[in-house]
Amino acid sequence: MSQRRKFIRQSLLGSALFIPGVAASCAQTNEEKSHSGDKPLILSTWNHGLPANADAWAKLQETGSILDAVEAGVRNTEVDMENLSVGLQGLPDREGITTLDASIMTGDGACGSVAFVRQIKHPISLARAVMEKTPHVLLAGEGARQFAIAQGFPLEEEKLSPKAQAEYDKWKVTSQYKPIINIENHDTIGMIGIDAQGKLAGSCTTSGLAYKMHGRVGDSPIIGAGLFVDDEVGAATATGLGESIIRICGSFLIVELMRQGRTPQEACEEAVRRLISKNKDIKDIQAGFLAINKYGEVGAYAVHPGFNFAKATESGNILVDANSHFKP
Ligand code: SD4
Repeated sequence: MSQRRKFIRQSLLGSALFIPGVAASCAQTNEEKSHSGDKPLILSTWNHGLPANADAWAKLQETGSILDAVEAGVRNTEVDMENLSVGLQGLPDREGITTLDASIMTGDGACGSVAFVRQIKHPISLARAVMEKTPHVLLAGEGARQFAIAQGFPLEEEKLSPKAQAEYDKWKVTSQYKPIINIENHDTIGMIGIDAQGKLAGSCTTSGLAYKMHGRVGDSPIIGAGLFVDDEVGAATATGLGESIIRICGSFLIVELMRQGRTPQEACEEAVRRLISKNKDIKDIQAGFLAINKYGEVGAYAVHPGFNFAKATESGNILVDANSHFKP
């Protein structure tokens, strides 16, 4: 973990940042009383989830909309210049071009996503526009960019950030692509949230795997793989090697396991077991899942150690280490 990340983690854990929340106002049913979750609740993947959660929480207070919250939260990460796996500052594909994937979904089944899109600073907002302004779910590549222009999204200059350029130059020396277990290389942000009334929403945004083949799309914009949300059950999101997650429809699988009665933790663990059984060379594959159910209970699990997530509730915004199938 970099020094900067360690610092953010320690300082925020130390102060357990309190954010006065939108109070849970609904009378509890007996079924709800037998569960011990939090509402509202916002979870997001990795350390950068802390500032993203803070923005999401502020937006929830401002507009009362959990959809607005999960969009605003990951917009923070999309312009975090330190993050090399999200946004236009992310590492490029093997041709040196940064292409972005994003998805957004609400618990009533509404969803939108964009894949293999260039020059768009906030692909999550473009995904939301696909959801709200088209009859479609997924727009890709040049069509997504044309739609962005039509919607008034500014096009950014196609130029690698200095950090991404330096990394790309280093990579070009050997030009080898191999997904490796390294938490610094798996920084997609997936965010899922529930409001005080039990409405759920989620978002996921990434520049995908570094030095991928041009045209490669990961799990993040695939509804059911990188993200799935259902108000009747709960929500899940994923990070890590997209191919391994798509193979098992990871997020959908977790929501369906919860529908059948598993807790979010049990469902994440089962999804990791499934992923391990369906992917060769598992020692080189990292993937992690996050889930919440409609009671505001939380689950998180990864293939290998190193996965963590940020959890915002009325009592604070903290970083939590997830357990993993393989032990340190
Ligand atoms: C992908 N799931 O495109 C993403 C990668 C990831 O940080 O999580 N990167 O496969």
